[in-house]
Amino acid sequence: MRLYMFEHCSLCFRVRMAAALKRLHLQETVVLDDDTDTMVGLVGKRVIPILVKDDGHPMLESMDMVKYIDSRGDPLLTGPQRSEIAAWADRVVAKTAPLTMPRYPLLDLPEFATIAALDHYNLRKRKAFGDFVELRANTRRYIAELMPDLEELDRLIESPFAVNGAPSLDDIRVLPLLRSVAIVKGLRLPRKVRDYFESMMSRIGYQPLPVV
Ligand SMILES: N[C@@H](CCC(=O)N[C@@H](CS)C(=O)NCC(=O)O)C(=O)O
Repeated sequence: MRLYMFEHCSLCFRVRMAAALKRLHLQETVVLDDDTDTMVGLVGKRVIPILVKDDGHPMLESMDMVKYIDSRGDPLLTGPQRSEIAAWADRVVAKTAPLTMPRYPLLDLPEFATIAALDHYNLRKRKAFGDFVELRANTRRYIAELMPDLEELDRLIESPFAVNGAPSLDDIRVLPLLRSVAIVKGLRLPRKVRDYFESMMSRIGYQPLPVV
C-alpha cells in the first residue's frame, strides 16, 4: 500500500493515523505541491490523498482508506460515533484554515522542497484564502473565533485515548485537525484537548509539527 500525500494535509493524516494505530506499514510518497502530473497519472485529476492498494487500485476518499486499513486484521475503530463530533469537525475545518494555510509554507515541509512547489502553493492558496501576511496579522482574532469550538471539544472528550471512550472514526475526524491547529503559536489548547492530543500523538508515534 502506498499513500501519496502532503505532510501538511489533515486528510492524509487520517490515513497515516489509521495505519499507525493498526501498526501497519504504509509506504509514503510526498508529492511536490506543483506535481499535478503524478496525481493525474494515478487517478485522472489533481487530488490528495491517494492510496494505491497492493493490487494497484487507487482509492480517493480518505475515510474509505481509513476503513479499508482498519478492516485488515481485527478492526480497531469499533467504538461508537457521535453526530456532534462529526458536526464539530465539519465546522472547525473552515475556522482553522485562516490560521493554518498561511503557516504551512513556513514549516519547511517536503511538498514545498522546490521554489516552484512553494510558489505553486502560495499562489493558489492566496487566491482562495487571501494575503498570508494579513491572515497571520489577524491571528488573535482567528484564535478567538476558534476557542469556543475548542472549549466545546473539551466538554465532548471522554478519554485521552478516544474521544468517545473507545477508538472510533471520530478520533480520525478530530486528531488530524488538532495536529494542524497545534502549529499556531499562541494558541493554547484547553486541558482535556491538550491531554487527548498529546496522548494520541504519542500512541501513534508521531511528533507534532513545528509551531510558528
Ligand atoms: N473527500 C476527499 C477530499 C480530498 C481533498 O479535498 N483533498 C484536497 C486537500 S489535500 C486536495 O486534493 N486539494 C488539491 C490541492 O491541494 O490542490 C477525501 O476525504 O479524501
